[in-house]
Amino acid sequence: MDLDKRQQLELLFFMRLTRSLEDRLDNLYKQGKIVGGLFRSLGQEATAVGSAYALDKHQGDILSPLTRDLGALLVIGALPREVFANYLWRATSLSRGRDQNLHITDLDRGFIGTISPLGTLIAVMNGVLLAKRMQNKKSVGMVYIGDGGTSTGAFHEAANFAAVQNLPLVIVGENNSYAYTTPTTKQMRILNLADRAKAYGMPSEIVDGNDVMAVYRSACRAVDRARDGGGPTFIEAKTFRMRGHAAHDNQSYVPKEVLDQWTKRDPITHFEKALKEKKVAGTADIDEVKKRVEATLDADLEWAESQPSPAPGDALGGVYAEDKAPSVRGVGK
Ligand SMILES: Cc1ncc(C[n+]2csc(CCOP(=O)(O)OP(=O)(O)O)c2C)c(N)n1
Repeated sequence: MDLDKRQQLELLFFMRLTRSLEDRLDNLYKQGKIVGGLFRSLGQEATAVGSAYALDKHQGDILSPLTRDLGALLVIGALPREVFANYLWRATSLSRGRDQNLHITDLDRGFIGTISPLGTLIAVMNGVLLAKRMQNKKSVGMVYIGDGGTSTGAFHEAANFAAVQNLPLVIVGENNSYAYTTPTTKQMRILNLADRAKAYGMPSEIVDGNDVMAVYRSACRAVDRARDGGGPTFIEAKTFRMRGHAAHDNQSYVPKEVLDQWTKRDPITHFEKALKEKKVAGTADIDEVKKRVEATLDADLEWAESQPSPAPGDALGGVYAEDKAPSVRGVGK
């Protein structure tokens, strides 16, 4: 569970990559190059990155992100260029220009894109894990769910099923205090999402979602338990959504003092300070990470913008299973 300097800097790299990638998406949105919704995970990068980092790709582990989990997708192996291309509706994106946001899937690399009806992706992951069990694989699945999503019927059914079947599942519950404009206090009578796990007989942990190392350690415990046959775990990460639900939402309903408080707990600032205080890394190491992030994103955005839009005649392809959709794997680096 201990991480060396290289690994800790990798955690920082992925958190910074997430934030800068989203900054660039934000600019593209303002330039009118991205249409539709733009959802950010600002302030929640540690939850997504720290949890996914506990997975083992070599054992066939798999995750499914929600709206605020770009960082988890990048950790498991999605490339920034694939994220740009999907947002820009390019023909060579993983969704072939048919979908947007984090709706990108590559089972070989261990990710199933976001599934929009809240709660349902847990049932999908249950199916994946049942299949892996039948194949005698020891893979662990990780799914993400917001506080609002834990109030859906789909969530309760799937969480109960995962517990009854003792599936190797880790559910990361992101308590970021709001579901769209609704504060958590107005959609549940309990203080902690983790309390819900008791109803399914599922172990749970509550963790500071803005502390990447704490999230990582908690996820490691859950992943180990799952792989050892101990069944699912629910991790509640306490964090905060630092922007509105999406780019159109100015978050005017969130008190400024609350935002100020959480700004002081920014996960990237917090981690860089800790790296320096514990003498794991110095300013030069951190600057090198920042440079690498920007160089990666410069190259990847240039690639994505140079990609063609889908041909109109391609719209019906890939609708039925018999269509041999062209593989775009390998178009990346
Ligand atoms: C079953 C269902 N109901 C409503 C929606 C519309 N919707 C999309 S995101 C969202 C808010 C989700 O809040 P939360 O689960 O707390 O996640 P967060 O956006 O805060 O990360 C809603 C209501 C949906 N996608 N699915």
